[in-house]
Amino acid sequence: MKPTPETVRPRQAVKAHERLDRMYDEIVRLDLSRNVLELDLYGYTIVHDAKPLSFFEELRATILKLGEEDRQNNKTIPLAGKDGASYLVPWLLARGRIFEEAVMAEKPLALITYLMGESCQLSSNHAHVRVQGDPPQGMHTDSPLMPDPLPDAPVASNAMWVIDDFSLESGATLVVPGSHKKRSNPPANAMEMAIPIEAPTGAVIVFNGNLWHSAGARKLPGERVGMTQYFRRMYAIPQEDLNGVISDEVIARNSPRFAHLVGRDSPYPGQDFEFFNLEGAKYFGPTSDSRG
Ligand SMILES: O=C(O)CCC(=O)C(=O)O
Ligand SMILES: [Fe+2]
Repeated sequence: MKPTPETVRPRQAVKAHERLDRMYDEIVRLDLSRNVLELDLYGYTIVHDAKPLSFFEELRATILKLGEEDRQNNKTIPLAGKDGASYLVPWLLARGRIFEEAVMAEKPLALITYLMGESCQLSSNHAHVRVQGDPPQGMHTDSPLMPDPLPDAPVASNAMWVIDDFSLESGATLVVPGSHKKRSNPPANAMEMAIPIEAPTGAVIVFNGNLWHSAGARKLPGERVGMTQYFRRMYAIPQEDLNGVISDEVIARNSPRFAHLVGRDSPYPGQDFEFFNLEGAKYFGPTSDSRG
């Protein structure tokens, strides 16, 4: 509605409206309206052209090299207990330029922004390498430490990069479609309701953090490499202090959105006995707006 001379819209309302317009323009520009519908109905969607296949091949080689480096340093993080051979490769955003490029990939980031707002930040960037013989992960949401009912506006959401084909046999992520609307942690029998997300190498799955999901058991030789970019609201503490380890040089070679994603301009925690970082005050309005 066009404001009349008598009505002056409050600044916060105008800003919120502008955020919606920016989100809308990005979704339309990137041809993602179908993905948005899938996110609303099913709680997840698959993007097939976020980056060329060669980019995924380079991601795979880099991740496996870093995993090997962790092994040499006795720092491997097992994903299935001490007897399992599946493992996590953590802190990726701080371990190679390719991960910086991946996190800024336009299509997944626009969909995450749709779910989480422009103010969202990264919690962690992990590779999940799963091998034959390990049990599936337990069903969960990605809203850690949250009791029911989960908030309608998700606390966290994920972009899962499909670096090796995802199928039931290969150990795809398992999901219960539509479960994001339950706004609860999964019941004990959630696994019985789950289906694998079938997706070829080169896909990126974006999913609402309230969706019930888990990593499936791999039944084939070789590895299943998947990479999560795990996003959080500004009020949730990150899994990795990426801001603490990412250098100013890395910040300088990326866009302002990157700096925000890693938490460079967060209002809290206050530093050096200051109340809070004033730079981050611009996010107080956006973070309280469930529309993003
Ligand atoms: O590896 C997967 O397929 C899913 C991993 C996951 O959901 C998690 O670690 O929170
Ligand atoms: Fe998860």
